[in-house]
Amino acid sequence: MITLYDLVLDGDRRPSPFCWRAKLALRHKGLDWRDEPVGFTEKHKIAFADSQLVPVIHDGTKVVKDSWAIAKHLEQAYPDKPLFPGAAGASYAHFVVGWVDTAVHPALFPLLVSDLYERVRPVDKPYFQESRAKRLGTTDFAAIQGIARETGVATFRSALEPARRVLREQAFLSGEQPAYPDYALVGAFLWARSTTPFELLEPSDPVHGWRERMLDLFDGLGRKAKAA
Ligand SMILES: N[C@@H](CCC(=O)N[C@@H](CS)C(=O)NCC(=O)O)C(=O)O
Repeated sequence: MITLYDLVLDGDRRPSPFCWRAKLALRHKGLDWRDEPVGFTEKHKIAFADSQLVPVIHDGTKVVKDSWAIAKHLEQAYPDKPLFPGAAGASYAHFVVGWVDTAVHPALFPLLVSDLYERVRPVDKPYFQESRAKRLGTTDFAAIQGIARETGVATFRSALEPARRVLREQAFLSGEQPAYPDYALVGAFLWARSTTPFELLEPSDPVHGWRERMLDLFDGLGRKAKAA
């Protein structure tokens, strides 16, 4: 049985976009796993993997850290139901991962940082405050989020334009069926969903309809997860 180490917030909320990629990839492959929640200050749980970050999976004798390495491991170890369908599938997935990590996540983080902080487990709050203040240059997360919601929503929506162009023409980033590029992007929305009630998308946005389809996948795995 595979074990997945997944970041946990107060009330068993699961925010990590990278862990969501791993969970959706596992379900895509039809694989089951044992869930091991990891709080921000429970790094001892993943010390065996020599990692400070989740996701980490333990699959038989193999320990794999980093969501992209996990996707590649699953594709190689369980070749049925490809995560990267088609000749250039792995390259396309890698490109989407890079785009989400460098353009979508940075545009999203300030929009939810204060709501996220509110949902961090009390025991983890000092760690979160200090580590994220280093990134943001302030501990005033409410101010950052307030400014972002006034000026940053358009920036976030415009970062999604490459996906919107594809989703105007097809149901999923990967075509008629979802695959890893879809999981890479929806992780961002599952992160948001678990941390804030703030609505990021207009109902008329093709990305909105795609997000609904993604939430329904695998018996509503994303939709059933605890929301903000
Ligand atoms: N490149 C890594 C990034 C993993 C990552 O940043 N994980 C975050 C959760 S979203 C984490 O473990 N944070 C713990 C911390 O900040 O201490 C991947 O794709 O798996």
